[in-house]
Amino acid sequence: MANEWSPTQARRGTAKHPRKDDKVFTYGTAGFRARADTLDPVLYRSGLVAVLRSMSKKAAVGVMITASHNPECDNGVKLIDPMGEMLQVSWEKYVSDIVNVRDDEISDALQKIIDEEKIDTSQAAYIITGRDTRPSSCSLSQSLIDGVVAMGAEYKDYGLLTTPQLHYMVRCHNTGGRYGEPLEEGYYKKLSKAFLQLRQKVTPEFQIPIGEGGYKNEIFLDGANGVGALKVQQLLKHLDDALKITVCNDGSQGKLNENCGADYVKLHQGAPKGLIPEAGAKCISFDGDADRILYFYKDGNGKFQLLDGDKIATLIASFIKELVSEVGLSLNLGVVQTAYANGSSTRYLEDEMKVPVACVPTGVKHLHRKAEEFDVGIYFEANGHGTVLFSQDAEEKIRAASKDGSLSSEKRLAAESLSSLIDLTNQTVGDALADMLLVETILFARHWDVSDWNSAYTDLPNRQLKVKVKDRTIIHTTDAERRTTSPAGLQDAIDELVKKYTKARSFVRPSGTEDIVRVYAEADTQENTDMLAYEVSLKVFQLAQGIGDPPQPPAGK
Ligand code: NG1
Ligand code: ZN
Repeated sequence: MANEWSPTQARRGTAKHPRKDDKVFTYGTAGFRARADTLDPVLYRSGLVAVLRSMSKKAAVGVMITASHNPECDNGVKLIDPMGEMLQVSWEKYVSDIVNVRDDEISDALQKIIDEEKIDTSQAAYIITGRDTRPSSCSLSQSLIDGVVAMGAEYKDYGLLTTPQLHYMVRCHNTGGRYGEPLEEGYYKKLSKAFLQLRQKVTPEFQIPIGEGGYKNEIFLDGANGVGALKVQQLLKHLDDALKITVCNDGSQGKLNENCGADYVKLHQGAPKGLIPEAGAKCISFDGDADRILYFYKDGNGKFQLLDGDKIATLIASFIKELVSEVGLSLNLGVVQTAYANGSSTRYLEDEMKVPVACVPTGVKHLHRKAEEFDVGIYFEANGHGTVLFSQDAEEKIRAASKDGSLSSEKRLAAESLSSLIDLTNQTVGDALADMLLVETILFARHWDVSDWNSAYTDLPNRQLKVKVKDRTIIHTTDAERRTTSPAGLQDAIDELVKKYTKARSFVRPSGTEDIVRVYAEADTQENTDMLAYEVSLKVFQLAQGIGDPPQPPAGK
């Protein structure tokens, strides 16, 4: 039994972790993110709130220390709810409140949450924590633990983990092992077992049309110099040589995310430093905490080709759709995207594949929640973060069909494949390792090379830019962030600019993880896209009080 929390002890802890200035922290798209040297009090206080959350849910709660794709000098923290999902939105305000009050107000602020949520503080609490490879993560982890201990709670520190691994651990802890063993080895065992089983069931002889290119099991990985580079090597030990992975940017030299990693590859639309692909070689890129994955290759003309989250979502959706119809199950399957999804992918899904597509605001929590509305919900952000969710009903039907002796052997095999596929997907959050195994299985089943996969549809040229403004919170958006409602005149200006181009689309929104406004544009040619992105950036700079140098036109313009 844990000790009951003591306001004096929580307050006393602030002496060791004082707030240094009046900087206001906001719990954004992925928790708190800021320069690591400002975060000590934020971690301490996140520990305090995590304990209250655990008491209120009467279950273990996770806390991950990472700033994902941000530069190495940044860090961050996010709370994970008992089933491994993102923190319930109504609690984001509590964490922000606790993090932003003065040191001497801490006890009262905690008591306020206890009263509002009617929390029984004699309830035992348990916190599960992990961290990425940033140099600052170790000491921030200690700040967090100090907060947890000050509240009289118990904890388990897993040390280095990918973000999705920690989400997995939290779910395992709270489901009595039904989801998997709450151990790093347990995670590898679960994924590798499902992967090897599924692979056996979908050997090309049985499955779907055979493509021209031929599957290759060789992969070149850009590990972003992060935790994914370490963990993939652990995973490989369990895969019976089914995949050959050469790890580049493994953290032995370069800095985390510096000129590498999935965010860099997506934004620059080019290969990362440290991985120069040979023509046709299959390459992948993880982000700093391995919850994103992108595929890329250099084609025969030397052109860089990116297979982003949208391409991964369409590949997975088509595969699952085929298996579901093979079994003869009636399941409502849909794909969830954000405004950043390439227009071609949305058209392909809706018009060619006849799969319903939902668009939600940026941030995993929005995608995840929407995907739960489908029997099989596939969600992916264009940047490579995504997974597949199966409703309980869908899972039960699939498991039952896989054991139904009255079904033909083809149908049963398809159901068994779906059953293994459920075990292969991380049902808590996007997971670069699990997604890689699933994509590789599908390419293997179809006997596809990356170029076969890429030929499904052609992305519209697109560009993302960042604009620095005095206060990014003055930008308000609506319609799943596809339109702005303030500052006045900005949306009209964007509409006018978009009209000048063919197949054009553009929107702006404040980032939830960086102190910038993001601009997105797509159009018929790269030249037009770059011009549109520049023109919209300039409008943002002018109408939203840009700071520093104004955006510059694309080179040569
Ligand atoms: P912000 O900074 O709010 O755009 C970015 C990504 C999100 C999500 C979070 C969390 C883009 C355009 N945005 O959010 O999709 O992944 O980081 O890491 O890629
Ligand atoms: Zn990430």
